[in-house]
Amino acid sequence: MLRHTLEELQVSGLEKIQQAATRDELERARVELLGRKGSLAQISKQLPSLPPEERAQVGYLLNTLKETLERAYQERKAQLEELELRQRLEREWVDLTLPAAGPRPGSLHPITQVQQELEDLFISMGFTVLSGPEVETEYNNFDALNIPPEHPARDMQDTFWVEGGFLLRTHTSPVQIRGMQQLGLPLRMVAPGRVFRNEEVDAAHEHTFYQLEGMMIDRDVSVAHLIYFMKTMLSAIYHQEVTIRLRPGYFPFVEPGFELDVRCLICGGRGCPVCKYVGWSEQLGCGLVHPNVLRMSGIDPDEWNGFAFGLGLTRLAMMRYGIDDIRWLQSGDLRFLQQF
Ligand code: FA5
Repeated sequence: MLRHTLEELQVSGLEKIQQAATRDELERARVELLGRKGSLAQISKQLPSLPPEERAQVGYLLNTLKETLERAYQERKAQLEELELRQRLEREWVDLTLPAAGPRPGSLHPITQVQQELEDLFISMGFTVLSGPEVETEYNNFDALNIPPEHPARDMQDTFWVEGGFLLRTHTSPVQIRGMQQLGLPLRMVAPGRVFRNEEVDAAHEHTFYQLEGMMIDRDVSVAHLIYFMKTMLSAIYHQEVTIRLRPGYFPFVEPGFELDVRCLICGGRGCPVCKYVGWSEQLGCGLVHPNVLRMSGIDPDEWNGFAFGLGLTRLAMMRYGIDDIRWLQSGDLRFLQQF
């Protein structure tokens, strides 16, 4: 009777072990068959109650079966381990010869692109590129530009003051003063950079924006020279012949002073949201350098004169790329930046 049970157990046990598909399944089969409370253990508990000669026989069969099942268990275990290893290698396979993904290439900010193009253009026309500090002296930002304390023109640029006679420069014009001190005469210079004003921020105004200052001092410089350089500059940057107009504009450091507009490139002058339906877009302030400014920097206005201009680089980039809200430019939003 027990012999019969053992034979059946051999068939079903081997099947269970050999068909175990995972190590967990195999472990369950091992516990079920060979464990302390497993089928074999149950049977060996019955041995003492058997007559002695049958006990020896069944004991022998039981041992043989145990060895058979253990061997089958070890074999299946090795098979499953190898299978698992192969599956893992398949999963974790890495082609070391593939080229690395590498860093994602960035691109220059649209303002930087416009700035660099303008620098190259002016260098090609004999201008020197200068930079000045963002924290300036009150003297360079205002006084030396013919804007003494109490002058109402100081109110045109709401200023961030720093202690000790310093301020965050409100325009790049103080670099004119530094240029006259550094370069000698005749001079041609441009100075791009960041400027700051306590502005109410909206689609067209930032508190932090970029300008490009320009100055040329020589003998017999006229408004005609100014117009020539402005037209050359704007046509180059917009990659097309532009139409400009000068309107009287007041800046204490130039006389005469102008606001220079370009016919709107978006609508061709018919009127659109970008030009606020006037057909023209203001680009820069400019004029002939005021004799007081020359005098304050030790230059004789009877011998020398010149022109100066201050271009809104931020607005220029907006017009060139058709950006309708200035706040995009300093948003740091990659969806915006990746377009350039
Ligand atoms: C000036 O800053 C003068 N220094 C320009 C100048 C230089 C005149 C040399 C004469 C000779 P204005 O404040 O208008 O001028 O600013 C010049 C340009 O900066 C503007 O035409 C505009 O394009 C840009 N701009 C002014 N305020 C802002 C602002 N809040 N946000 C963005 N761009 C601005």
